[in-house]
Amino acid sequence: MIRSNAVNDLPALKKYVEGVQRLKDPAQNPWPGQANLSIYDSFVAWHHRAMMISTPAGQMARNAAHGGPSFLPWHRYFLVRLETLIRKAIGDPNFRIPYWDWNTDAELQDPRTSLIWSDEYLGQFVNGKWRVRLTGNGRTMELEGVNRPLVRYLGSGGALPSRANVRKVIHENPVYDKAPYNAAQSTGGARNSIEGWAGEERIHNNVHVWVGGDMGLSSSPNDPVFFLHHCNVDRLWAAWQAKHPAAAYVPAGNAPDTLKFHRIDDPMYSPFPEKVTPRDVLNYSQYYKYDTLGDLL
Ligand SMILES: [Cu+2]
Repeated sequence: MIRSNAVNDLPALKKYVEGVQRLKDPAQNPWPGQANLSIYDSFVAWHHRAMMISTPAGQMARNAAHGGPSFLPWHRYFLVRLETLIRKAIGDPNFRIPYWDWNTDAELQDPRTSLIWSDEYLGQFVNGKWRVRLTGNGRTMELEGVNRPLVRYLGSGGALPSRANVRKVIHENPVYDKAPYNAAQSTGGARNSIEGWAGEERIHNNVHVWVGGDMGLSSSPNDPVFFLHHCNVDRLWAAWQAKHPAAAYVPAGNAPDTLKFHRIDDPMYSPFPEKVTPRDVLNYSQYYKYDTLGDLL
């Protein structure tokens, strides 16, 4: 089943919008044991909590899902879980999350005019009907209960990465990640460059900044564009895997404990009893394929 470019597959984008709205409704899809919260809200909490687990403790540069090697596999797993729930919610076993190709929007004179932001699609989420119920607070590391509209400041900071730069990052990084496996600018490696700590265009991070508002918080999955953005980030990883088929995921299982949650056979941080490791998701074609990787190779 195919993950397609959202603006070239508007029926898939419409299904995505319908799916997240259903998952967000506590009456249709309650978060068990959490009054007035929904399954969708549980993804916000999952992401926030992952960000608050420093690995190792006592520093902020690497957490259970960011600033380290499992950034890509953790978000791959996160999307697959949501995708599975959307399929059930809308009764379509073939549904796959579409991706937001921000490389194409970067070429528009004003990327805010992209169809993706029209009221029919992602624009509608800032009209006030979609309520933000949990937000991350970086200072207290706690989730805060709130009840407010979603906030975006499209284009007021950051920039959408160019396709030329993304291709360069994919071509010029034959190694998945490099010691000390963190968010240092000087280290490089494919994961660090795609995540956006190294390199000139700060790829993934810069898109969060460009959207702004809720996308800038540890509770960033509150904005449904989070999943479309991360679908494209995952597509970049898929393109990198296609370009460097012999390159291994690192670090290996015998790396030190300070790399917990990031070694190839470590269960990734999740609220579920099932144990899913980076190794388990390297072969993504068990879940989906992309309509194309050709623009990135
Ligand atoms: Cu994240």
